[in-house]
Amino acid sequence: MRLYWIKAQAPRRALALVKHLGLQAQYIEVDLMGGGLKTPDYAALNPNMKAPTLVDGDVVLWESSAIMAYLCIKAGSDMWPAANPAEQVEMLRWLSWNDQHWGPAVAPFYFEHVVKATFGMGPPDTAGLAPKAANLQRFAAVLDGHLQDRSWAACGRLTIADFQLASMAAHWREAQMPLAAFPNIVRWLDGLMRIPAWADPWPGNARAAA
Ligand SMILES: N[C@@H](CCC(=O)N[C@@H](CS)C(=O)NCC(=O)O)C(=O)O
Repeated sequence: MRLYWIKAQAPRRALALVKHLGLQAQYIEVDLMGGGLKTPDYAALNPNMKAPTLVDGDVVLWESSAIMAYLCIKAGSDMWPAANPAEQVEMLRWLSWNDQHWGPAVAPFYFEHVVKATFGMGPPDTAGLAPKAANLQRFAAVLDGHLQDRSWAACGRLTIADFQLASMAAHWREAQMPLAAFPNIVRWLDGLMRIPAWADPWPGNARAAA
């Protein structure tokens, strides 16, 4: 199994899960700033020219949520509810909500403070973030209310929905996301950080030409 990654939030989910489930994989770090995602070889695997991409025999998979579900099925983990349709519906709700609402709300903060610093893309445009706070708080209120009497986002246990929802918000303090007023989100994010593979998902350096 090969997992192509860059040091960013979508690959972070898949990397953390491989580690958490104790699966074996070859980690291939793609040289983002050197154009590694745009090479013909990589584009043949992932025509979006984004990371992550998983290759397992004949299976070539992109989209981190799909990759995570695949990894759980391979490992026999209930972090994806392979045998329970009602739980699958619940998972789809949160995966979709993340991709349509929560992700876009937290992404500007993550990009300005984390992505730019990681890849040497210049200083954050903090003034440009100010008008984005209201949208983040709107959706944070939804997640905070949901987490009021829950430890995890879905199915009453740790699932890939938590990894999907938390991959950018995990950096909320350094990214200056206005989340301090949402105690259930803070508790949930701090709880995730006690999972070793989540706290440190990054493999040792294995840069490839792809
Ligand atoms: N929805 C995709 C998102 C993939 C994505 O946008 N990956 C980013 C890193 S988080 C990327 O490759 N960015 C580099 C680029 O767009 O050039 C997933 O969950 O896998």
